[in-house]
Amino acid sequence: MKIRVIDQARATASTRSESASVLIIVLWVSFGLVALTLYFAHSMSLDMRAADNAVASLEAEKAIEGAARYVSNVLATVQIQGVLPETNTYYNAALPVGDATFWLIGPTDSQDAPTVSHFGLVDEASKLNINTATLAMIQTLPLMTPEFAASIIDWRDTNETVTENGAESEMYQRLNPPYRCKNAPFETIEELRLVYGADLGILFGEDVNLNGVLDLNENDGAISPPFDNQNGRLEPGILSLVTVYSRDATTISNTTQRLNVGATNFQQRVATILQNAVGADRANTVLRRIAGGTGGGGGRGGGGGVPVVVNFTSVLDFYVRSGLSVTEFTQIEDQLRNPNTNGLVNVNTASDYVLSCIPGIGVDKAQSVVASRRSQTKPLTSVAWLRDVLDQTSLLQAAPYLTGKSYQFTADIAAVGHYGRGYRRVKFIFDTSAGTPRIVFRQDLTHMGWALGRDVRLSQQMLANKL
Ligand SMILES: [Ca+2]
Ligand SMILES: [Ca+2]
Ligand SMILES: [Ca+2]
Ligand SMILES: [Ca+2]
Repeated sequence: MKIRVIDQARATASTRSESASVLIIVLWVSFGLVALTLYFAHSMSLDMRAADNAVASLEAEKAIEGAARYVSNVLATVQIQGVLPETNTYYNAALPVGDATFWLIGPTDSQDAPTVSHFGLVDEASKLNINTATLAMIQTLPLMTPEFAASIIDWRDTNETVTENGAESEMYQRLNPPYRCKNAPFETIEELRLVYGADLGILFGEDVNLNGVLDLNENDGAISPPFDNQNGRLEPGILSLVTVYSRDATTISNTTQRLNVGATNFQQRVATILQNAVGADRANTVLRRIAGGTGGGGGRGGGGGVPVVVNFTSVLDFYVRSGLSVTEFTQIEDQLRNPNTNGLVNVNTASDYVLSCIPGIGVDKAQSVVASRRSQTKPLTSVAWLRDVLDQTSLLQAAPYLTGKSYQFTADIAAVGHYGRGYRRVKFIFDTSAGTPRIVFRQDLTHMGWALGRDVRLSQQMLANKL
């Protein structure tokens, strides 16, 4: 009897413990299901966000394509050919396109604080052309080393003769992996990375995202890359100061040839241009003057009836020797051109870094040239004003390298999609020297990271928070 009671008690206890175990298992299964549900919900929300970002990137990409077409249209309809359009004549900052917004990352202005972003098109003729600049001119670029400068010359010249401090194929063959010296002109400035002696410090300077703005990481010393001197100023590398695209137009409005001041028949052809502009009498005075000193009745032929071949080393050389007034000269200036039209620097837009490289200007006069340019009131399209800034020897030395016009422009376009997401950046270079603007270069710069500065980032965040 006693045994039966004990058995019953045991059976009851065992049923209770089984129920508890089942409860625990059910609880665990429930927890598992809840965890799975949460996991899937989270991953779905991540997928949603990724899809949303992808949509924003797509919007930004489309905005950039649209912006490129817009810029092409702006350049096709400029009122004066060969001039960088004034920034107040076209949209260049925070222009909405559907849910996206675009900006044209612009040139720096050394007058402003280096942390201020500038927007607008960049003029390629404001830069030094690495295909035409001489060794001495390249050596004057900031941060340049004798090795890199000489190697740039060796890279583009067709021979295998090593310039002092330079490098030809023999040097490149020793690298791992080995390659050959190009021995032909640069096609893009990106090629500079392949040239012996190049390093990131020389190429980018402190401006690692190439936006012309001193970003936080570019002024914090060694705390975040790059290493910078923390002096509150932006020391640019040479990538922002050089080009391979600058080329003066050889025709006016794609029809009439501009007259080369170094041409052998210059005197005959300039006669017509002068007569149309200033009348026959004045034209004759000028022609006598350029043919034989100041024109003492000797006529065009000069002394003894022997024809004097008159030609000039630059448009400014003609201006100085012609005795024309500024007003007279600027009337015909567009119809004349320097003997060499490749790689001329636009004295109306170049920075003091670039003007320092020009013979006759140099480091000591570059800043005063820029200061005089700033004091001019009208939009500058002429080179005539330089005559009042430089002494005649310096002027004639500098003039063959200078122009007053620009025909190639960079549109460095950055865009974001909805809520300021999906940042994209693409650089386009347009050439207008043959009339219609043509895209000659396209490069995706998204990988360089945010380049629109702190103010735009904050304004985009504020917009996103409001929505
Ligand atoms: Ca060579
Ligand atoms: Ca920067
Ligand atoms: Ca830094
Ligand atoms: Ca600095």
